[in-house]
Amino acid sequence: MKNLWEISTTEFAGGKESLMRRGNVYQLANGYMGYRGTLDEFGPDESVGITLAGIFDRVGSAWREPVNAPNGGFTRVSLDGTDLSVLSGKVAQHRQTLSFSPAVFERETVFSLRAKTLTIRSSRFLSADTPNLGVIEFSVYCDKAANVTIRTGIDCNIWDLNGPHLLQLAAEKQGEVLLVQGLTSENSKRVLVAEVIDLNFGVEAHESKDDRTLRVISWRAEAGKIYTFHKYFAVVTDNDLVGKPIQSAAVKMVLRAKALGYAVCLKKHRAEWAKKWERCDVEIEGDDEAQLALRYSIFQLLMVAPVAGSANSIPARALSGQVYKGAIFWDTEMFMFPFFLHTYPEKAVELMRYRIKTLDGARRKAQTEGPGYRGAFYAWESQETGDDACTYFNIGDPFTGRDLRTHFRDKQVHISGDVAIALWEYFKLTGDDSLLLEGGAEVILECARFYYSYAYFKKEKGRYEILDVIGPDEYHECVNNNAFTSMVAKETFVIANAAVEHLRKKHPAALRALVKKIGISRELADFREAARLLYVPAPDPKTGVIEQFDGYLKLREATVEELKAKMVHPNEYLGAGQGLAVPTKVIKQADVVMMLNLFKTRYSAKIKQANWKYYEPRTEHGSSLSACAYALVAAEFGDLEFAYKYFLKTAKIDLEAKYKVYVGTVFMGGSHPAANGGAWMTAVLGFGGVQADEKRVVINPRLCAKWKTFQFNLAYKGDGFRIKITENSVTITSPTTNVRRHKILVAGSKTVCAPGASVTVKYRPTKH
Ligand code: IFM
Repeated sequence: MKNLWEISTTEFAGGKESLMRRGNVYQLANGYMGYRGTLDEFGPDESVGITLAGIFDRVGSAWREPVNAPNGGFTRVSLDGTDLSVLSGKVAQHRQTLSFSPAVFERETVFSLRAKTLTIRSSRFLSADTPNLGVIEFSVYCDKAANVTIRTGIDCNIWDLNGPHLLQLAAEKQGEVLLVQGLTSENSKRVLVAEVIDLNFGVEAHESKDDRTLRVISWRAEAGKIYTFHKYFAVVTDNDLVGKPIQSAAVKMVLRAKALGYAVCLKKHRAEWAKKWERCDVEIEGDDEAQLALRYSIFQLLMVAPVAGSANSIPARALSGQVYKGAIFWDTEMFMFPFFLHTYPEKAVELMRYRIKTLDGARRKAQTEGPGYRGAFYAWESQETGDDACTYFNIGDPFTGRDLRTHFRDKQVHISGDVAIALWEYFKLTGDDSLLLEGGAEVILECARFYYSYAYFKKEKGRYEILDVIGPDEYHECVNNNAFTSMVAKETFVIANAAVEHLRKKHPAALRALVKKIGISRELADFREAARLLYVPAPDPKTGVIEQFDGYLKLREATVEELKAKMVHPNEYLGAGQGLAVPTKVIKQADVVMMLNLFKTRYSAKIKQANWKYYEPRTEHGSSLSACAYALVAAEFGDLEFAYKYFLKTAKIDLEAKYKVYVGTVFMGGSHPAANGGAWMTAVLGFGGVQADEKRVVINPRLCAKWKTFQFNLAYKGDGFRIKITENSVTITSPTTNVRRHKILVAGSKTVCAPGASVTVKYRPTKH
């Protein structure tokens, strides 16, 4: 039977492209850092990367990006004087596995050389218990006696896209601990790696060569004997709250891990992962392919969820490298956040704290992006300060090598509303208003203030309009009345008003303090008016189609295939002024359909279907965010076959590695956490039909034919449920630890679920 808790391969890929993809698929992360799925002996040419969350650097005028740490996991073995690597061609067998529970990467490679074999087995994890820590078990075994040398330590040859970021890299040995430290070039932040091993064979010497600080262990290996040592490395930076000086903290951390030993470190790591899975796993009986892909997606999200107290968020390419500047996009709020909100609200809080932390950056952006903008205009590509890392010329033209003007930074204004919506969803579904008091309400009001300054009041029509924007479809820039953007802006006003009302009732002193702090009182009436009078394109009364923006329907008809056939360069960008899609109706990704999903209770199934049918054939799905939006809406109006196809496409995006690696000249390879979130949403919110608001949870199952049972957990208002759906029943189990009775509407039947109770409701399955 297939193990649905791991992925593995026996291929040992060579070539830049496959090493890159393999590194993404097999990566490990623990919220603090990511470690690409590369092998022990690899270096920068094979894209080894230990990418750190929340610490960024800029070299000269190149893109600012996250910092990669020196590789404390490096180990290379030689057999009778020959260095071994899977890329050296002496490989008899290879297998590598990524286990989801707990998050452990293992490899076993048998090298065959001059009638001898040497087997390397290694197993590594990034501790879920101590986020700065990585732990590796490394074993060597020879079938015949041989001279073996292991070089293990810290490799300071760092793979950077726009580096080098660490200056004055210096190595030293403190007792048994190897240490490397460097300073980021922009802000002189220290990044430090400490490493220690336990060893009970061979003789250890020290070598500093080729930018590596290494232990050299040489010995005569006996035939058939397994030689094992353990390696503990810690990465610490000036950003960390680890106690000062950070050097001692790092040394202590690795020595403590060594004293505990590999088995204990693994046990603690395993225990943390067991808790994560207990809360977040989704079980699908009857469809192994979907089960594995969905679990892999959930695993990716859990691995990159920010460390408690860090107020970090999740970049668009997670911690799989420096791609996309390690920046946080709307991907987080719109695609990843729902998973955390419904299963692991503590992590949802962290994501929102990041937006609170970066509010000043959003304020700065509003002021500088002008004219006359006020409030919070969140960065399209946000790093640690909230200032925008997105450039005005953000895509390289493969023909000329010049950068193309794009308006992602200055016109993709829906970002602020995406943040406000997520904050409000958190409050609605958890009932916890502490985040609002911690700064969330301030964020919401500042976002509303931004939209008010951005909106244009059209006197002759008696309405506000949001003009000159880019919606999610980035191929059509600077358009007026983009339905998605206008709806999000309108909702921001609604939320701002509701937040004020909530504070007025429950926390009047906090409201007074906030009004005073940001000097907003007069504008509150404007927000109420804007919530009423902001124009959002409505469905056409005859066709039901919502025009994506003013004039969209008059654009030239074209098919995606037709445009692709016209492409002269494989990486040619279809938007940005001259792009092939610009004069046509071809869109990059779900836009109107994204809106129909986000505001699903406000549109009928008929409208959803009409728009889906209109826009889907015109959508390139050039972004990994697109397929899940179409899948979710298709599930709602009952096209389960299509929904399933796009669900799988989303859930398997990294596993199958079918995505664009270049857009224009910009390298985009990396993992796709938004698609991972989209896969979870399609499964639970789409097929499970879960829809929760502040009043109740609704479950309208629309199970795929293959799925015999479908089980998942839901967090709601501080409590949690286990939901089991079969083709004709829904069972809700409320643990005894729940505090309240909850109203749940299952396929139209009102159900009340009390703590400790289990309720089963029958329903009639959707025909498909
Ligand atoms: O945020 C997305 C955007 O919608 C499309 N291009 C890629 C970005 C990062 O994933």
